[in-house]
Amino acid sequence: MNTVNIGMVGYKFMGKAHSNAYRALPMFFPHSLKPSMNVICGRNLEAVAAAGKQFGWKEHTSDWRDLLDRDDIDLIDINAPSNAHKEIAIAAAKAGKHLYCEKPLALSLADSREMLEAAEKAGVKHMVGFNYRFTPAIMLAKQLIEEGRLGDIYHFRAWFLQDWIVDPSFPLVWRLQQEIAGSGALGDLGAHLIDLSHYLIGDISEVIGMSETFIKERPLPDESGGLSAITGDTAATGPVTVDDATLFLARFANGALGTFEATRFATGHRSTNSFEINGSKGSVIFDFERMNELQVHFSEDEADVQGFRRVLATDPPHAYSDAWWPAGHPIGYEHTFTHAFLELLDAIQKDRQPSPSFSEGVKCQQVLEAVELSIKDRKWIQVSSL
Ligand code: SOE
Repeated sequence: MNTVNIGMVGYKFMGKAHSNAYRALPMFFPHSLKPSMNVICGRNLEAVAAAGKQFGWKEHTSDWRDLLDRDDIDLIDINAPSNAHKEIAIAAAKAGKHLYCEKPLALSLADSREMLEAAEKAGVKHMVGFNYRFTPAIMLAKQLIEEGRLGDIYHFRAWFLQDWIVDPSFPLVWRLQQEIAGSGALGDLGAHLIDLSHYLIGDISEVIGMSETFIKERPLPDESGGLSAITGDTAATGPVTVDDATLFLARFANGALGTFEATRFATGHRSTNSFEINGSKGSVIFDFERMNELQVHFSEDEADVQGFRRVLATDPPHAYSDAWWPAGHPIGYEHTFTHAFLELLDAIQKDRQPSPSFSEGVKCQQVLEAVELSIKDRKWIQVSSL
C-alpha cells in the first residue's frame, strides 16, 4: 500500500488546515505514504460541496455514515465540532478505519476513554490533533530537556491568549456552548498547553484553578451559523455556558511547578501561544507568533555573554528543515499540520501507533476534568483520582 484513502468529517477552519496539509505532504515528503483526499463530509451539503471543490476533495457527502462501509476509505479524519467526535470515532473504529481526531478529544474524560478503548479494541491507528508539538522550535526545546541541557526542570509557565470574543455583541457560536464544545478557553486553548506540558515536562500530578465567564449572555448567531449575530428588534440572546478564561496551577510528578493561563479576553492578543521553562542549567522561551525561534539561556555560558539568545530552528539539524526551504527561510502554522499527518502516515506505514495518540488525548482530558473539578470544589485535585 502506498496510498492512504481519506474521508474527512468537517470542512471549516480545521478542515481547511487538514486539507492543506494533505496536499503539501506528497510534494515535500515524497517518501511518505500518499494521502488520497477521497471524500469530505459536512452537514450542509451546499457548503461542503463548495469546500470540497476549493480544497481538492474528489467527492462530498452530508452523512459521515456513508464513509464507514466504503473500501476506498482507510482513515477517518474528524474535525467537526467536539460533540460529534465520540460517535464518529467509535463507529469508524468499529468499521476498521484509522483515526485522526481534533482536540479536545471528547466532551468528557469518560467519553474520551470510550474512544480510546474502541480504537484499541479495533486495532486501528489513532492520533489526536495536538499540532503544536510538531513545531520545530518546540521539538528543539524537548531535545534540550531530554539531553539534560536545561538541568532539573523547576518551572513550566504557559499562556494562550486570544481576544476574538471581547466584543459583547459577538454571537453565541458553538464554541461558547458547553453541550457542543465541552468547555471554553480551557478545552480549546488550555488543552494545547496541557499537551505541550505533558510532551515537554511530563505528567501533572495535581491542579487547582479558577475561571470566569465575563459575558454571560450573547446574541444568537444568524442563520448562516457563522460569526454574525441576529440584529434588529427580533434579536434574541442565549446564555454562554463555557468559561471565557481559565487559569490554573499545577504540580508535575517530577517536582516542577506549572502555571497555565487560557483566555479569550486578552484584548490585543489575537493568538499568543507561549511558554517558558526554567531549569537548573538553563531556560527556554517560546512564542508561537515567532514560531521559528526558540530563546535559550545556558548558565554554563561565559559570564560576560550570559542571557537569552535567539536560535532559529529553520536549518538542519532542526526537525523537518531539510524538507522545506533553504537555510533561514521560515515556516508557518500550517506546517505543523503537515508534520502531524506525516507522523500519522509514517505510523500506518510502519504499523506502529502514532504520537500523540488517543492515550495522550485521554491524559489531557483527565487534566481538563481535574481543573474543572478543582474550580467547582475550590480545592486541589489529584489528577490520578479521576
Ligand atoms: C480557536 O480558538 C483556535 O483555533 C483553536 O481551536 C485552535 O486549536 C488553536 O490552535 C487556535 O485557536
